[in-house]
Amino acid sequence: MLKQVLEILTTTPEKLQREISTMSRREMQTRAAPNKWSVQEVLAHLADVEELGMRSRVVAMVEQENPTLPSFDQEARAAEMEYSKIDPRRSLASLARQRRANVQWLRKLRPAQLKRKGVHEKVGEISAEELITEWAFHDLGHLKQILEIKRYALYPHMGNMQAFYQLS
Ligand code: NI
Repeated sequence: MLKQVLEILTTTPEKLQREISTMSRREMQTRAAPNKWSVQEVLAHLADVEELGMRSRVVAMVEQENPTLPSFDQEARAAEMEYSKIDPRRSLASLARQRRANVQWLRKLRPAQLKRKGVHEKVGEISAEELITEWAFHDLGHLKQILEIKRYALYPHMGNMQAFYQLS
């Protein structure tokens, strides 16, 4: 496994904690655009997929012979689980707790276990190691999303310097 994968997985909760430490509840509930997630929704998503999208799939590959890994619609899941109503600090605490256990567990997987495979319903064959790598990739994507929300919140206060930037 790439060394940075476990390093990223280990440090994500503390990075998130640092980013939200000075944000008010209201700032965490603000969406940069109607179709984008707020910080609160991102944190609820991370806590929610930790088991459903990540650990349970690695467990299935390690314990079963070439299992099918069901996919899920993350937007439907966000509405169903009411991400927009979950206390973001509880979500982060839940993620941190699950993540500590998951990193300990991942460190114990042997090379032969990392090579085991499954078939993801949408994208086809993947190995345990590839999914674990995506787990870290997914972390950084959502960390970046939170940084983007914080960055966009500064934009209205930049006066004419806004001309240098095009918000997408
Ligand atoms: Ni995601």
